[in-house]
Amino acid sequence: MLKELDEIKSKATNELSGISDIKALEDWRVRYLGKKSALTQALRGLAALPVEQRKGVGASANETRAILDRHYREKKESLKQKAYQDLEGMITVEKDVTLPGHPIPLGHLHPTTQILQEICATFASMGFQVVEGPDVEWDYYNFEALNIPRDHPARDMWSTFWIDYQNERGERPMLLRTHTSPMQIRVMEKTRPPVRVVVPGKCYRYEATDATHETMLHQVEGLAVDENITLANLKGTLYEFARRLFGAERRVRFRCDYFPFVEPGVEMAIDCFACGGAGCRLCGNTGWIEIMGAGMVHPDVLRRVDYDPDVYTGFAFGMGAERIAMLRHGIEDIRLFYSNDLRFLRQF
Ligand code: FA5
Repeated sequence: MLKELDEIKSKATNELSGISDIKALEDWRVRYLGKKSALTQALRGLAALPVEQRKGVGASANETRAILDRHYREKKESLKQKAYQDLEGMITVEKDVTLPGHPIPLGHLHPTTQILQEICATFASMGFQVVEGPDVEWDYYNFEALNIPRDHPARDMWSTFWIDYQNERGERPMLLRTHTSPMQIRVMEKTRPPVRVVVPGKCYRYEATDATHETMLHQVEGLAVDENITLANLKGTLYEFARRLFGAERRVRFRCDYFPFVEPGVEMAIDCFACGGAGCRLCGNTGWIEIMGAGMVHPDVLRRVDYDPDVYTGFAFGMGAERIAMLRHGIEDIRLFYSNDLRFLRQF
């Protein structure tokens, strides 16, 4: 049996070297590797052999099969290459170097990036610096230093993703920041007044998504601290921002709101640019569209970073970037921003 296998191998190899076209190669494959080939029959007949021969013959048959199979694949590849070369030799292509090239599709900035840049540029032109901070924050910066102590009900305003890490006291002090406000503390810890910064960045909230809520969103925080800063400066700055972004004829409205780290706290709205204040679907028939939270920096926050609240005062604000872009472009569902649909993205 072993002798027969040897013979099959050398006969097959000899024949293969004389083959020069794909059709002949295919016939060869059927003859030596196909279902009815002597080799396949030998493998099938293994069970009938006496046990002492089975192992040796089996190994040799498998080896022969592997070798022939490899030779077959190599030959096939070389015949293919040769066929391509022959074809190339037959075709003479007239090259016209003046033909226009294929257009290369160009990408562009994502609508969120565009609006972030626009918001930051508006504040930069008013003297604000742009700074960025970490997405993964400590509880201290996201909450505690902003007057939101552990177990305080105000934490419920920000549904939080906690990082699965415990310190030696069994606490989980790390989280995905729920807003950009922790950067107020980080900036003030590092610098002395006057401070004027805007902070664009990602925030994360553990909440159900709908047309106006995402679990990942972008905010732009603003902070100005100096001597003699008043609520009038806050109103003037944000009014100017609204006019530049939404049109010179915009009116703004400030109403009381609650954020633990500002006092007083306000919510800012602009008159609806779709209906001019008469009331429509976009503004929920109120004539006004809320665009951000703001307020005067709380004296306890200033004390925590060693700023004397009797000398320095400041204002802070925070807005959702996607919501601003939605107003700007009339986008009705925030989920479109991150669904990777080019039909949506190409419009901006
Ligand atoms: C805050 O996050 C405060 N840090 C803002 C602030 C800063 C107040 C400084 C005072 C001083 P609020 O949770 O309301 O506030 O979020 C601010 C804005 O983020 C909202 O007006 C909204 O535009 C946007 N926003 C909030 N949650 C979501 C969400 N799930 N999806 C999309 N945008 C959101």
